[in-house]
Amino acid sequence: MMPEPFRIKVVEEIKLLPKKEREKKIKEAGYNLFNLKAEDVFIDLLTDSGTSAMSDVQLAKMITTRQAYAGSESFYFLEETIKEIFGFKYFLPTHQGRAAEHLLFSTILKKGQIVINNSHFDTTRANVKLAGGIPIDCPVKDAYDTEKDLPFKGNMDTEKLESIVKKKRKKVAMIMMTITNNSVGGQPVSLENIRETSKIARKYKIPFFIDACRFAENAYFIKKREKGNEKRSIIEIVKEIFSLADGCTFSAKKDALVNIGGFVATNNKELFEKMRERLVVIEGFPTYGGLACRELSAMAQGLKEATKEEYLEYRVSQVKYLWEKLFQAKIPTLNPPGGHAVFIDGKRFFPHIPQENFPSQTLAVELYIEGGIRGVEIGTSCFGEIDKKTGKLILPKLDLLRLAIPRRVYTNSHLDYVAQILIQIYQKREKIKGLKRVYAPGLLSHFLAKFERITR
Ligand code: P70
Repeated sequence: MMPEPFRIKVVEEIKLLPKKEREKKIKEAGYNLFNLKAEDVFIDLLTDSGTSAMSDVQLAKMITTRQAYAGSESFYFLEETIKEIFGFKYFLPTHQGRAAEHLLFSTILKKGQIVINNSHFDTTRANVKLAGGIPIDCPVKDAYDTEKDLPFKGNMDTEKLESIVKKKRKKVAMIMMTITNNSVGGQPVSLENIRETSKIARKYKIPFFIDACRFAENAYFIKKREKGNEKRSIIEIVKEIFSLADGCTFSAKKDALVNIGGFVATNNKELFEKMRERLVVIEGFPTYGGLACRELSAMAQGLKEATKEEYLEYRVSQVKYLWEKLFQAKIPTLNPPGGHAVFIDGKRFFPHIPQENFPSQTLAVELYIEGGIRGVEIGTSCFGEIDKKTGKLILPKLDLLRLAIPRRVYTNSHLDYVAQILIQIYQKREKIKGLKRVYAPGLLSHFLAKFERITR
């Protein structure tokens, strides 16, 4: 296995509260792990977003760049890096990914228009809706089979895509591809599938955008798993991916190794100018977007580091390391491991807990009580929508617990501990009961939801 291609220069203390305390804290949090104080968490696998450890070079560049309202060199450094890596002509920095999504959808979408995505992630879906659009997911069928081990389970079902486009041609405003596909387990999309999707978009003259959050991890999987790409460099693969699209939205909090930031990029000048007008109103002047200039420098440098093959090899193999331990212990993992996280199938972990009682959220709660570990539910709480007519919860196909691994933050012995705690819970799984949701707001309800434990 690839050892970490870095040494540790600064450390942060973490503490494990006594179990009694943890039980109290999670109850006070309404059994929603978003409501916990970070200091009360021992190992935080809530997200890989904005939680990366930055390098000495990133920090140095943050200090040396000029802080200016207009024209700081950090902007030009980022502009050059985006051209070098993604190849887009125009870009606008934003404070994070969802602001880029908001700019794009609120500019392009008209009420009642459709966006088709291999799978919208939570904020993307919410932003399509906020702009009056209708999000449609179009993943391959195998994506819903958590046991099947296939190389590109993140793919778009291109046959289905084309049939929707044919039927609803006038209503489809955009085709999008999320790489890697977070909603179905951080699974990669093949280059062939991106080419095919782009071909359909071009044939029907529909704008094609990429949700690029984890583009570098996706490119690494293409290099390793897709024939004909073994000898290509990561940058070469990345360049080809984005040459197939009209633009992208990006949360730099993932594959740019920074704590905040994002951008929207495109080759379409007219669209760029319209979005720029909005940017000035909602985020800030175009040479800083919603960020301090130092964040732009860190982002540019982070993009360079995250596209290095040695880094990606370490990154992907660390995720696999945790997955393997769980898989060997017969814990029902989603297979194969994704690029940024290990996912556990809550429905198979707790077959006795009905999906209405949130099996993966239950596991998230147990994991905190048992080991001070914080994961996140990507399932019924995150994606289950309320039927407007019946008021009933519509159950999504997948109910997963995600253990997202922050980049360059934890060592493998932290992950050994996580595996050990999960195995302990698995051994007593039959005794564990589910949860009842007692509060859920409309959009993005999982962030604010509250639950109670079922005791009988
Ligand atoms: C995550 C976070 C963010 C995200 C994404 C994709 C494919 C856009 C965005 C928005 C969100 C999250 C989920 C659970 C717990 C904490 C945070 N994903 N597209 O961890 O980007 O956050 O910068 O606005 O995954 O997956 P941004």
